Amino acid sequence: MKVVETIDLEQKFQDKIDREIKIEPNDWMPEAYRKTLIRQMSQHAHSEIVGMLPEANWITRAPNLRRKAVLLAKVQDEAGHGLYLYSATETLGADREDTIDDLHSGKAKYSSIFNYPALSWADIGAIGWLVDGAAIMNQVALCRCSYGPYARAMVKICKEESFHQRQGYELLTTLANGSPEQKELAQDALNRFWWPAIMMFGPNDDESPNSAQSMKWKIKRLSNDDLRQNFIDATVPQAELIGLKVPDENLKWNEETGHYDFSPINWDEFWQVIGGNGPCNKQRVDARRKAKEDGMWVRDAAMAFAEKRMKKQSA
Ligand code: BYC
Repeated sequence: MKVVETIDLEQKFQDKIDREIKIEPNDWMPEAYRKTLIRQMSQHAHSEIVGMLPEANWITRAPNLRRKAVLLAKVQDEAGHGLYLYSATETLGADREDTIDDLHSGKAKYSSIFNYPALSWADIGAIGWLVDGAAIMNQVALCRCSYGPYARAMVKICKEESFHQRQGYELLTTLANGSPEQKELAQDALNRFWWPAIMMFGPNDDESPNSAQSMKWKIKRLSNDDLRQNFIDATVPQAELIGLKVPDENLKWNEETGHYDFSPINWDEFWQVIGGNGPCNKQRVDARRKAKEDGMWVRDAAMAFAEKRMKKQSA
């Protein structure tokens, strides 16, 4: 294609975005826009699927039938979110198997938070309250993403995530109002999950290589730091309400800014975790690889059946 033509197409594309018209799969789009979306959406899908692992580990140990049924439903919802997101990524021409292979080879990332272990039942509450809470804060903004299939997938996902967040908070509220040992479990879960949840929003804006372009394309509507601040402002009062202490000595309401001030984030830990050196990285990727290998016979059988059917139809 001629350079002049491409510039013209790019201008029309940006103009559509500026006028809040959604970009749909068959519309012209710059290659870099397509690549950015494939990167972000496939990583988002991987996060949903890997995110099932720490919670699934507690299904058999849930303390009663109600908690077990709720947790089972939540973990199933996460699988559904992964599937919508893989399908939405395919609308950009990505091959699903390739994106999954990228997860298994370590080429593609998934959310840093899932490289931390769920050590106690209270962690299931902390995951729902903090992890799903942080996820919603980010995903509500993604409902207005410029790419239609991603934005629409987010609407349903956000509805389910909001139920997840509330079940987590309700679980921790019950523990925080229980025996001293139960309250201690709840506080310990908050202590371990607070900072990793804060890191979920990604690096500070001035250290985020993808943000400026993604904001211009309206893939991202709010910056990493703005979303993080909104999350802290919304979550601190929730902790206070149930008598838990956020593990940050410098956390303080600032009358002037109308926001909480908080301690510097340990970015070294964040980069280590997303670089593959978190407490559970190896375990998580191994579990996903094993799931693929163990399920191979089902895929093979489905493919053989489909081929046989096609042959029969064309005969
Ligand atoms: N973890 O330039 P930046 C859930 C990477 S799961 C790992 O700011 P961007 C749930 C980033 O990818 C919710 N990596 O990037 C499921 C980039 O590396 P690459 C998951 C991170 O894309 C089960 C580099 O750091 N949500 O709901 O503009 C149970 C520089 O960052 C992280 C999503 O995936 C991280 N935390 O912004 C419970 C939302 N942060 O790719 C709950 C969709 C940054 O260049 N994703 N990196 O190699 C997004 O909104 C954006 O991709 C991010 C990062 C805000 C995460």
